[in-house]
Amino acid sequence: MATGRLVEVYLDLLSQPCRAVHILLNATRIPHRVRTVALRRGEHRSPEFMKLNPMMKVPVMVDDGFILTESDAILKYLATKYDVPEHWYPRQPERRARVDEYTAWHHSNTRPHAAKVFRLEVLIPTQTSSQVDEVRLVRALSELDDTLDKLETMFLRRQPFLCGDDITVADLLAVCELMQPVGGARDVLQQRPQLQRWRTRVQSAVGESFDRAHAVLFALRDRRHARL
Ligand SMILES: N[C@@H](CCC(=O)N[C@@H](CS)C(=O)NCC(=O)O)C(=O)O
Repeated sequence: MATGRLVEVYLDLLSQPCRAVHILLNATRIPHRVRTVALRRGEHRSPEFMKLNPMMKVPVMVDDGFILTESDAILKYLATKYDVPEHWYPRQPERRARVDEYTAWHHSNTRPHAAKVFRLEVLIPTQTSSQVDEVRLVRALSELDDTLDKLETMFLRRQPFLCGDDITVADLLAVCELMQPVGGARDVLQQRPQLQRWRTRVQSAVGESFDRAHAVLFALRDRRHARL
């Protein structure tokens, strides 16, 4: 167990990778302090934040002076450094490699495809006061569908979690990404019972930290429901 100062994390909970980090910290009770960086107010472009991450992205972690960016690296660092149950990021080489296999794939599949749906349905119309581009949205949903197929047939084939019998950091990255379109009142798993069961297993495994991380997104969804 590490000693010294609390782990500090710079997060905006509307950001999918930030929520994954937030859930891991809370579900495993790693002592930490959250520093909110409001993206909508451009706080990630402030000179102070740019000293931590010149790439101007959240999440960022600072652990006793050690600054780390990239959710994937942060999750694995926390699970390795702190005394958390081993299943989060297994030490056994083959099991660990399964987690690394998913997380490598995630950043060019689940993440861009789910994020694009949210961008087209929520971010762009809000920022530009324009209508949703339906043609692009249909295309984005179809790309996401291919990714959902692969999650079901490759990663969840005959196992309850993406990388085996227990939850890992890979499940956190994936579930937070697939929840993002909920902010636009769209559940992309609605027609996907296998993935819905997986999401329920993830929620049960992390307990109330799931809803805590998603409270801001749920509030956004509720505001949209009220307008529809
Ligand atoms: N690969 C990075 C992605 C981080 C990222 O894209 N963060 C977004 C929020 S989801 C951000 O900070 N965007 C601010 C911007 O690009 O201006 C990770 O997984 O940590």
